[in-house]
Amino acid sequence: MLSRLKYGVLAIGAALLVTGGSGIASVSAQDASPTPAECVSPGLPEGSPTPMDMASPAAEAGHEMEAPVAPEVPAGTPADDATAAEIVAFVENYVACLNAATAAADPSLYVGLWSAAFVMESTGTGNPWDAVASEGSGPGTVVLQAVNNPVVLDDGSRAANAEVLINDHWLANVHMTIVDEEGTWKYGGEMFQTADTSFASGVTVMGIDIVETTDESTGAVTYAFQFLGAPTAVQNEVITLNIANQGAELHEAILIQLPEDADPMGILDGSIAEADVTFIAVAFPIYPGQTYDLSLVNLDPGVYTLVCFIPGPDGAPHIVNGMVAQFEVVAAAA
Ligand SMILES: [Cu+2]
Repeated sequence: MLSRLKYGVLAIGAALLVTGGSGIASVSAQDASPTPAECVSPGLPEGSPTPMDMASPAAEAGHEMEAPVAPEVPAGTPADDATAAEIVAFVENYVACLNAATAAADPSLYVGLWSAAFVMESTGTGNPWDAVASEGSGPGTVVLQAVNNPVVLDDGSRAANAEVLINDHWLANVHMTIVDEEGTWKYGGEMFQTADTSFASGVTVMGIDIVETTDESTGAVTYAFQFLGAPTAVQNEVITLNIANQGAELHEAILIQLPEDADPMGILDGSIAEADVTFIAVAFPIYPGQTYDLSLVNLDPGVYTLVCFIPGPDGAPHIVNGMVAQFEVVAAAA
């Protein structure tokens, strides 16, 4: 689904989005269950990932040298009740397959629901087994909290916003497109929008700028996550990272926790084992000029690390050229 955290080199491919508005259909969090048994997936035919030397460079989004532009969110018209029910059922099944995939460490359960176009967009090769490989063991536990704004788009495809809680920390609002592929509804695309945090009585917003600096003499570009205030947040019901991409390149913000006092650069040199890195959430893609709200719940006191692995023009992941930062969540005063 939502993303592939693959780290070491690239990191993620993900997308989801936002809306709100005429939420005809809605399912409550209480009704939703991460029970894997409900997943109905066609699965995938036998296959294997594309060998590395044949993989398309297009699969690496950061390699786009022209300034990437955020896609428009299609508006559509509100779905009638019967169509809305079908949209909700699709989303519920998709989430069930995400959970089933995580439980079985088998992303083919939900990649099997992807349209051919979404497989191509996600992999650059069109080989669904490349998507399976990059998804790792699945997205983790996904709790569906609501399906909002079910619409029919001009071309007959459908869309809705799924409000989900991923791994107990990451509140995401995923705008999902559902397309008819030879008579079967398939997952056609996703864009992340701002999650609904209106349920919370306490929200802390941390402003973060992504900046790029070019050395006039060498042309080398360095990157930074710059906190607008102190890089400290008092524990709260919701902590939202309001991340503004002030640069010209595509970026991401992967939120992880590392072993205490570890130097984040140990991610690159192997001195921090992958098993010792806890993935929390990710903001991706963050387009130039875009501001992205990454909303988090249940953050315990501690140090959190933001990194970007998208490669720059020199081919090196941005973390190599400075794109790493840490902030601390501290306990509220008693
Ligand atoms: Cu970056």
